[in-house]
Amino acid sequence: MDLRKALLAIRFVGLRTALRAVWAAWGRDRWGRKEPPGPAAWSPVKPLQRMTPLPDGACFAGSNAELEIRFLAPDVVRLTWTPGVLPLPYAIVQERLEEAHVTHSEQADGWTLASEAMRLEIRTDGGIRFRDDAGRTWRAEDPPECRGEAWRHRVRLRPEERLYGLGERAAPLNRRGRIYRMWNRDPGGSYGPGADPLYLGIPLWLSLHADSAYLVFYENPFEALFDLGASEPGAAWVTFAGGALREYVFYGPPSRLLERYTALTGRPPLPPRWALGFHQSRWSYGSAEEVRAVAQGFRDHDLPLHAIHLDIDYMDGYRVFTVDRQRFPDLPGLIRELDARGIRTVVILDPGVKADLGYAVYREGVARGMFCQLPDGQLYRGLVWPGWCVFPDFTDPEVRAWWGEHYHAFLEAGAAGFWHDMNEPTTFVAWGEPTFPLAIRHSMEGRGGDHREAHNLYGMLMNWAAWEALRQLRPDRRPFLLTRSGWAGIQRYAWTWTGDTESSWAVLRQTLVTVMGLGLSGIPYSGPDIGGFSGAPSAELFIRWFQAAAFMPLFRNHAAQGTPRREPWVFGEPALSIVRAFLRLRVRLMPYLYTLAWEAAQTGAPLVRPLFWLDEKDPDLWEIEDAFLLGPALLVAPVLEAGAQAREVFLPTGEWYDFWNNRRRTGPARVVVEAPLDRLPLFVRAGSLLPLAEPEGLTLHLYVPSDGKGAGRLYEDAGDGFGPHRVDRFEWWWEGESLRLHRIREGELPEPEGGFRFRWHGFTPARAWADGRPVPVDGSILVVPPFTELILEGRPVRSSA
Ligand code: MIG
Repeated sequence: MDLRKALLAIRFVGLRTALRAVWAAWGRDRWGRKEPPGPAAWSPVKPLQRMTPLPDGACFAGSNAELEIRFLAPDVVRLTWTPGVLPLPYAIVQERLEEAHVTHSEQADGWTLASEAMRLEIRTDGGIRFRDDAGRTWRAEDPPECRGEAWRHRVRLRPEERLYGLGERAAPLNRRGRIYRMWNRDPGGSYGPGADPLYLGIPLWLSLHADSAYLVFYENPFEALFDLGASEPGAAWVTFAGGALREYVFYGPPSRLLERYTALTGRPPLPPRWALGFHQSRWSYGSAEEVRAVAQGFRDHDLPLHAIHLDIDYMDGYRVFTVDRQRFPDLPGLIRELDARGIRTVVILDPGVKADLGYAVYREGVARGMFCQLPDGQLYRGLVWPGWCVFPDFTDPEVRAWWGEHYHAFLEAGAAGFWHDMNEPTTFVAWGEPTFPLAIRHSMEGRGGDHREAHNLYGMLMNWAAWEALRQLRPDRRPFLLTRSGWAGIQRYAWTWTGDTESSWAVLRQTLVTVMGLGLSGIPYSGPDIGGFSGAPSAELFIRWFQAAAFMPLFRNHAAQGTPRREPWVFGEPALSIVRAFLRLRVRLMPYLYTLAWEAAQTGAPLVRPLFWLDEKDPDLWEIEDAFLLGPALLVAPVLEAGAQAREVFLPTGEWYDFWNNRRRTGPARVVVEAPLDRLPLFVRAGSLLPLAEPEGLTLHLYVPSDGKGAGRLYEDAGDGFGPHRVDRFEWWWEGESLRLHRIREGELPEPEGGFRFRWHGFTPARAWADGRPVPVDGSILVVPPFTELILEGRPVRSSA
């Protein structure tokens, strides 16, 4: 640990805790990293000798290893090399996705298994080729190698191949050329581009190359290294410290890959609508007065606010599930007051339980054996905010249930959601890994295991516990959980944020990539601490960050203890007005965001997408990091440089409307766009529908391209709970001189009372008929009672650019 970091740590935790951290590190090392006994060198598996066909795959036996291959769908295959501990199915919600017809054949040097979508050639030496119909190889694995409990294998990479994913990373969008560690870790109070690992790794990558795309998910929670062409440009080396070498390989375009991956590991459920609004947070608003003042500040400055987060100082001495009665004498009352203003309350919870005999959670947990133990049966104690803590073993179903019961009191108090921090798990140590000793025992659902296996799962399982509790304790409302750590499948339970970043332009730029990378890893809901966590952003940096975050799923202002205040009014003008304008824009975007959230729940498609989502065959889009798509309609190009008044934007193939002035441009093109401080370059893809909440009511903005064709959807429901919903699917196209628009309605939510309000872009309707009845036209606006077919006569507005 360098001096700067040490000083930062002392600033955050205080000297006493810093000294204890020395003791903690020493204690951890006593139970620490012991190299597993066994050979020092890697050896390849011995040749596979025979195949046993299975209806959906085959087993292959060699003298020191076995390989099982099963097709879960024609385009999804699971390969498992053993020996090694099989993973508990924490990541998996559904194994059989779709029937596959598998054919088997044998050749001199191996076997071939084929489904409708892919062909696997398994060589006797253990090498595997994945091929398409035309016989082209899209993935090639060399025979895996073992060393003690560890596995590794080499995957060939094509020269043009790009790799994405791996969960939360502060690395380029294309992950190729670096080494990544899979080991959830708090980088320590302030990180910037290049830091690795971070809090939430997902052992998967999505590959794009000239012929196609695939996704591989390694279902193995042990520590791993992903060397993606760093040591050897033409190959990836993947190494797991233990467990079976198991992978799921998915084949198809990116949207299909995410759909399949989230069918396997679970879809992100629809959040309550307020969660897509604006969240204000700070470490910490330390009293009810302070919280009230913040809420009042938002009101006084006419700033919309949907949620306030309570960081650790609301607790009594950092004891989880307690409230400091001095500073928060009436938490339920406070929450009610905030609710009355439309502001939800989210409270932070840490997994560490203060070791304190005067504290019921500790006493009860000890009595019931809820906490992690050392191999000698002693309770493990680690250092966190409360001082010495014990830690629930979330790999034990009884512990999850017990932990979940404690959410009850906060739900009673009216808390709308929970924010799970420090669950990598993180403990304070003066040096080395800031987590549990590897020898810590875990239940692993009763089968037993140690922290090497449980570490990466810990955060996810904390969220599982909370999710189950919230579903049971408050079945009529949707859970909202925000977590710092997680693993494959975490999208079923929680959102995440980018954690303790620096406050710099470099991090703002990085944020886009981190959020896109999470989305490609199955986690559609994330966002940054606006302005960065650890520092003091200038007004300009804050504004630019705020503008970018306004288009990210999690839109939250948060900052570290000791930093200058960062509520929007602190920066004076013009920041305040600009922030207000973007808050209002966010509110306008809510129907669109909510529709995207519904789509994510159906298909796993992330809300924020890299530009290649439009066309993965276009290599020009493969490495664009300074812009992103928000759903199918918007291209967002935040300003990422100090002093900029304009920026260059790459517009992909097609027609694009400038959101601000409706000027039309045609891509592919590199265009320079004006971007004064109050403006973020924003484009709408022609052919899309943008549902916006306007003062006059929900308005469906239709952006008509030259060829007239377009489509889009609107999702609506009560905003929370599990009541009826309605999906309206719209499609439109030219037919002779008229534009025809069809609507297909699904769901039981009643039709909107005032009908549908349309606003046309690129087209001026002159006359209109809904299901044969004439409808009044008002410029580009049309208000139509519920209909199935709309016919419009008018003229296309030719491009103004
Ligand atoms: O050790 O709860 O990432 O958002 O404000 C720091 C205090 C603990 C880390 C989180 C940050 C939060 C802070 N926490």
